[in-house]
Amino acid sequence: MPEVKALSGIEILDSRGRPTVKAYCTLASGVVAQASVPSGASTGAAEAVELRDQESRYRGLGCRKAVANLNEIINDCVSGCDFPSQAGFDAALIALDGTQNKSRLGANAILAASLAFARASALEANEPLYQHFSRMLPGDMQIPRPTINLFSGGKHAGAQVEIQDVLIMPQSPDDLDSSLAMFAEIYACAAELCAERYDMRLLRADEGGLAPPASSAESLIELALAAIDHAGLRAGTDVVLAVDVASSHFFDGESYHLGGRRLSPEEMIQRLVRWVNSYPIVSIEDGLAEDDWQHWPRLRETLGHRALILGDDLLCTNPARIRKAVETQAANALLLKVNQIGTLTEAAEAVRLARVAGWRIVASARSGETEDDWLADLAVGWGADQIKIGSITQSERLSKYNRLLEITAAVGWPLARP
Ligand code: 2PG
Ligand code: MG
Repeated sequence: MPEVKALSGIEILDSRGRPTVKAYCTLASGVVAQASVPSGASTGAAEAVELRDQESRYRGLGCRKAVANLNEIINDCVSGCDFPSQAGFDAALIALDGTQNKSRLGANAILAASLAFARASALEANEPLYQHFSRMLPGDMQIPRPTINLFSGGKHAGAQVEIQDVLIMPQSPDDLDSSLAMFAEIYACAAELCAERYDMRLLRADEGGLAPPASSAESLIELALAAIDHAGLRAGTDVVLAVDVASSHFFDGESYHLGGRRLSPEEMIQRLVRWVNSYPIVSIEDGLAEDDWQHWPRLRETLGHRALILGDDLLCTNPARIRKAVETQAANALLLKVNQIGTLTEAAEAVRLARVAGWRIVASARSGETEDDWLADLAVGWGADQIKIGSITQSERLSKYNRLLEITAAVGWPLARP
């Protein structure tokens, strides 16, 4: 039964050079664990609130107030207390904050504490973190299949193309190692094509993907298919595509502004149908905007039998929004980002609801990441079907891929089914 001796925090920088929060949890047994939290750029409006200092330092993005909350208010509340479970620890933080969206203490402070406590508890129980996570949400564990960022647009790449990600999901391999090697070849071919066609130097977007100045979403997708072909692979068989349309960011409340045209929601759905008909796309994330609840059920009805209708901004890993989406049949897959909701316990409830509805689960990193690798353990422990980490470049992404390789080496499991 872990007794917390102290919780503390410091401000560190994420992969975009912006402040974020790192927490340390010391247990009475002497065990010390740490955890860092990520941060998004294309955030959903319903996400829990990251507390930022709003001062001139770091253009307002400083996290000193969140860190002070960890060192003072949160530490005062939890130190000296026994917490038999993660649920009890998280409930104490939620009550202490007292707001719907964690705006008093900050979801960044609260999640850092939640994660550091989980890691300390796993260490104390002398078990791997993925196993500890699995105890929190019992079910089959698995190594998630990676969907790997090849091209970026939208808010991750200066909006040179409206859609945010074109991702590759290796389909024929049944192990992680072959999947990564397959992707590495496609990435190298894509970089060569970018140099040839756009005279582009090897510059990378937030998540390590390439960001060619393609003239449209379609030409970006077609460039991905060309790279697959140049790598000697078959699109649709060896690898398939996923897209994060992130359409909340080009929706004005009435129309979707895509490729120089204004599309009604119905036309937007027809555009997505055309993509699925023309390209081997098996997953569409945020194909419609976060508050376009009215049209999501139509999207799922139209394409849900052929592709994942994956909710990111729509759901914000928020159990209440997931319940609504299940009831209205708005989606068939959950993008899991624990910092959208702010505690492990609430995120576990989000996954439980999605699973009961028969949805697929895609664990996801954020565009602003740290070198912390807990996401890999979380995805395995909670049995995620897929994981979206970014490209296989940059240490904040590779720490998670490398942790997945390490877990795979320890357990010897194949990848989750495509
Ligand atoms: C997304 C994520 C990760 P961000 O939209 O799915 O790619 O981006 O962290 O900026 O919200
Ligand atoms: Mg998204």
